Amino acid sequence: MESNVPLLLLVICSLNMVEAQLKLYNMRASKLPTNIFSTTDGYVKVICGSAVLGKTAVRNNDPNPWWEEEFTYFQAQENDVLKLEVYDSDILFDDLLGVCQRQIKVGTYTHDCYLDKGGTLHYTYTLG
Ligand SMILES: [Ca+2]
Repeated sequence: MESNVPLLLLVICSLNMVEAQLKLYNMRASKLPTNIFSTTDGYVKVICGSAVLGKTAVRNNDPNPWWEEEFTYFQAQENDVLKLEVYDSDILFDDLLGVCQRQIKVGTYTHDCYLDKGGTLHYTYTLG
């Protein structure tokens, strides 16, 4: 009688690689830095693993912006790195205010992330 063990192992390995849906929402920032040269015009670029999911709209002249955009990614996997880059839009070069990176886990989580140049990004994600 042939053994079915190799087939079973293959099935288990496949299950570990199963893709999940990532949803990112409730993004807002507080106390983004202001300076004398420009207003604070925040937006967020969203990256999961090697996929760029997109950018929010620019919230002009608001150090405490919130964004209504939601980002959904159907090919996410647990432990993928979710990367949120917060920028201040300017005429010539957009300033990177800070980067939030986190390995995603199954479930729903809300995080506060302190930005290098000041201010905090708040966001919620669901992976499942
Ligand atoms: Ca600006």
